Amino acid sequence: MVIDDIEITKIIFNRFSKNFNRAFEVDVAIAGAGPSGLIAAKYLAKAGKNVVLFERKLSIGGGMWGGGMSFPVIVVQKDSKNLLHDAGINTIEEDGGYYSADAIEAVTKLCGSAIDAGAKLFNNITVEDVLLTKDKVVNGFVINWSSVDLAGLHVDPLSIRAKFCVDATGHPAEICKIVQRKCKPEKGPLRLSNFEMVEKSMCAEIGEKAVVDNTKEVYPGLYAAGMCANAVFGSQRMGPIFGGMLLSGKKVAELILKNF
Ligand code: 48H
Repeated sequence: MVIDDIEITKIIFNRFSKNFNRAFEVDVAIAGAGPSGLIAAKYLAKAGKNVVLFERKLSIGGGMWGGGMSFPVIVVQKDSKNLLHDAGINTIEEDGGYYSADAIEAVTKLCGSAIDAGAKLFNNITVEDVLLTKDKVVNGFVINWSSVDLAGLHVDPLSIRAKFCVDATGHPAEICKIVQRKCKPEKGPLRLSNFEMVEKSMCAEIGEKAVVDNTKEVYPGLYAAGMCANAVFGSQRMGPIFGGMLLSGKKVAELILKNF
């Protein structure tokens, strides 16, 4: 077999274009491929929805890779361990009703199971803004290559349309903050300007419950999931326990499916 450099280039470009062509108009668009975004993508895709997930970094997994302080182990509670098992992730039962898992196994298998369910994941793409309808409903994302963003180049972005959008960008709650800053005046009862947008110091007991309670639609068309939900509502962080993130991802998928 003759190895042809141009043939390789064509394969990569054509396959990417074909995939991306299916991402222009989707049911659900998710920003951020941490645990909450991956779980949301998986269960939405499993329910037959066309889901696209954009991740700024080359690596998928967000804050889960590092476990706690770079010890690559995560801890979850009993009520969320099934979400790990559902993705084929092994757990060890620990004292006090906790379960531990290998962080690397957790990230790679969550990612694999989202892809297997049919979600389309794009890395190295940053969501830099939202698309708004005339009635001020979020109905898509404005995206650019992360490398353009990092280099500070003045390159105009592209847009994708989605029936529902999810901010799963973690602690910075980037998309919610953009909407809070840019989408004024707000209409109707869903107003990001009512919210604190600053997470509070660590208390796992409060933070873990709050992250699930706070997972909801926060602006017409835009849902907050994972650590972003606690940042929006000014709730506590919880350290390296990930059950709440998984349950939040599942909850946002269920809310969107109910509102479809
Ligand atoms: C595209 C973006 C953008 C953007 C950011 O931080 P994450 O892991 O988020 P969650 O909420 O799924 O999980 C939170 C958890 O990892 C955590 O931090 C915990 C439990 N902390 C507790 C504590 O006390 O510290 O993932 C978010 C992902 C990352 O991969 C970012 O790179 C990505 O979103 N991202 N992607 N466009 N604008 N902003």
